Amino acid sequence: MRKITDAEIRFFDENGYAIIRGVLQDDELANFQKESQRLIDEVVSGGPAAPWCIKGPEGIPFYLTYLHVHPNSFSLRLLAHPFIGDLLTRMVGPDFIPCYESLVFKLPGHGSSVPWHRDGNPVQGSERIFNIDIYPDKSTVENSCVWVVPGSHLWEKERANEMIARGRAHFDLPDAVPAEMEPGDVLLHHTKVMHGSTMNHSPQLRRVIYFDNRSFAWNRKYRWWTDEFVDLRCRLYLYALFQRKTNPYPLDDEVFDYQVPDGAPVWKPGDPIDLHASREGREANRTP
Ligand SMILES: O=C(O)CCC(=O)C(=O)O
Ligand SMILES: [Fe+2]
Repeated sequence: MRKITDAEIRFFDENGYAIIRGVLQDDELANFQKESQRLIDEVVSGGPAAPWCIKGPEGIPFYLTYLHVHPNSFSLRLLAHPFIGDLLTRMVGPDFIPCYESLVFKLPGHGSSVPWHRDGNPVQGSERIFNIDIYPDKSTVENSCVWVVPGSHLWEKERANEMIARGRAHFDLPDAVPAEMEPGDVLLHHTKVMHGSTMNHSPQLRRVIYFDNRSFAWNRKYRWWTDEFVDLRCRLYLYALFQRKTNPYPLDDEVFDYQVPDGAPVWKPGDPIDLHASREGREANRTP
């Protein structure tokens, strides 16, 4: 199966984003398209997933959070894709830990905008904190693809905030580039790279899965969350790997073997699993 190349990692380090073409194989892609459409229909029709879906500035649902909680047959297996395990081992470290998962969608005809931003609570340090963005659809300027400002992940906070304010007044920013994607491609975006997208007025749906990942070492440094949270997340990842291993796609030809970091918990088949593994109430720096 496809692996990220060293040249693609270098491009990411310089630009704060990278487009990796042709990661998903057709069998997985077809299931991903079918299942994510079903979840979107569930949201739009006011079903069980609807209260978990955040609305954008126009009041339109676009961000379905805690994806694994909503019964489906694609999200855990996608997280366990060997492309992801390999790239996180190389780009984050062997003690990486998946922490967020969401489905972002732009409905046809009236898809939410996402104003220019950096992702939440950017750190001062230079760690490679990024999202893995996996595309089941073609994403173009026409159906409101994500735009990025290359290199802005290296900017000081003041400069980024100034540009964000400017981009929120008028979307077109100098030097911004569209990240146009094909089904099965993966976009990596640094949490500090400026990014955003316009409303979708086209008749085409546009979807993305976002996986945000950290590491045990980074959490010891920044104390984002309690140990309980990262332990739950470690179990969830082991559970996801088990799901893919025992229910592979026909074209799968390898499995990712995660080496559980020293001191982290192990999940074994039959053990209970918390598919929510909520961050809420588990923020370590939170003032009471
Ligand atoms: O998919 C998009 O248009 C951007 C979503 C995004 O950046 C976010 O939800 O933080
Ligand atoms: Fe974002």
